Amino acid sequence: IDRNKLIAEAVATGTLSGLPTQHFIDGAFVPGASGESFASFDPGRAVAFARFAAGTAEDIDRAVIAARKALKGPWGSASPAERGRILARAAALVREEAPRLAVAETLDSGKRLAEAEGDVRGVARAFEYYAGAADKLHGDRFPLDRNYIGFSLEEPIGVAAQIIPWNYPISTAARGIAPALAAGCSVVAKPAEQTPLTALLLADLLHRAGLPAGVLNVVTGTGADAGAPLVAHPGVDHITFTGSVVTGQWVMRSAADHVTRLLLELGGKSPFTVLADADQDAALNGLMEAIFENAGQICSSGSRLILDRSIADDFLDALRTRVRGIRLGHGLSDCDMGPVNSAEHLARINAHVAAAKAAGNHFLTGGAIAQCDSGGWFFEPTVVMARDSHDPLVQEEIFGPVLTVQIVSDFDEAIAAANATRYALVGGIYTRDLSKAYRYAREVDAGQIYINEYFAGGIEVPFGGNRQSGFGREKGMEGLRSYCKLKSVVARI
Ligand code: TXE
Repeated sequence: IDRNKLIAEAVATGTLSGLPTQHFIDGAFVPGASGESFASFDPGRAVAFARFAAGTAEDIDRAVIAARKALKGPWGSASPAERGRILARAAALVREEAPRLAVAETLDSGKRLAEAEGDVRGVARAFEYYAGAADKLHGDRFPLDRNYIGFSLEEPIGVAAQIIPWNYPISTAARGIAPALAAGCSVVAKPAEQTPLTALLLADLLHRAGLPAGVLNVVTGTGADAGAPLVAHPGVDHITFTGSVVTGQWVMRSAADHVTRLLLELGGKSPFTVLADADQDAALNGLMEAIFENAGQICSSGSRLILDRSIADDFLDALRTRVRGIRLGHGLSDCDMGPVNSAEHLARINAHVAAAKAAGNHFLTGGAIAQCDSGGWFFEPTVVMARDSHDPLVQEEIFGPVLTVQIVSDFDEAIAAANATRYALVGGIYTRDLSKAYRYAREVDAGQIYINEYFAGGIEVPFGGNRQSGFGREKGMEGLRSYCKLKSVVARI
């Protein structure tokens, strides 16, 4: 696949040829029951590039029935090793088709092509990792007295629903789909209405890798029309939801009706702590990525800089210079930061920032909607001082390129500041003092701690949140167990 040709096509025509636009149900692309469709936009140009089937409860029902049926077919009797082989073939196909997947992801989500290419490499890694893990869930043996033998069976949960957000469409899809399939589940995925494309491409690819019909189904559409009937469906055994706290709470209430198992990946307001003894260049490089990658639309972004007072002036000067150098542009152009995903989201970010301006926060740089030659939905990379720990800029997720700065006088104050929100997703720290780094790891409430490199780790490392950032873990072997139900077997001899 010729990467440059694809980029040229997307730039010249504003789209790609041969894109899927229908639901993927029971092994084939099929039209939606309603016949309605919705547009997906290229955020870099604010222009619609394709239309997709608008899913309804009827489509969801069809997909769940196909997924239930698939559990009884060849998929139900496939050995773990066979499931692994299919995932390994999928990984190889993802690598072969990476340029097309990445250009499609950039068109749909707006993110820079280099980032989309990184995401697609991550997708291949997810399939490789779970391909190898599929036949390595051993379960346990229980140490009972001599008259008994007891052991556990790790069985697939059944039909796993995946509600996927728009910020990492293909990565989030893969990190849910790969372990679910490795565990022997079948899947119904509902991508975000802003970014339906790459989940469809992934379904087609898995089918070509040998996945039997019905094992993976994708229904496109809105949260209200397709997402809600999916999470409320009695034929669904497990829900993985990644999105906002408010929608997550709604999904949790709906899941209660059928006592459906649930994994929630919600928001964050994660601290990026820099102590006085840190390698400041490394911290600055890490911070630029932590808050401006994907234009800040990352649940785990380092959106609060907690900075030691003794180095604050120099560090903030250097930060301001770097941030002012960021070149905005269409994701397919040579740029440092792309657009945000939608007009609606741009307005949301702007409302947070406007409120801070009205409240008198001091802005070091940025703070407004930006204009860019390509058109599209851009926001200036922004650095703003917090007023105090109750400041909405400290407490509320903005999900955009907006960094809040909190100055602290000592390490205890840094830990207290890190813990002082309702979220608990990530804690990042830069320091040369190992004791302090480990104390931070112990005392900061978070699903993951990054020491001296924000976003360190990969598919091998479990990921998830505490408190209002959600519960349950994806990635790693923990992610595989999320799709298993444990059965204890005890025999009297
Ligand atoms: O999220 P929603 P939105 C945060 C971020 C952002 C805010 C709003 O702060 O500004 O959420 O984004 C589906 N039943 N994150 O409104 O509504 C929806 O179709 C079932 C954090 O886009 O949570 C989409 O597929 N599903 C985040 C998915 O839920 C429903 C990623 C997410 O949409 C539904 C995205 C319903 N009733 C936003 N309503 C993260 N944790 O990474 C909506 N959906």
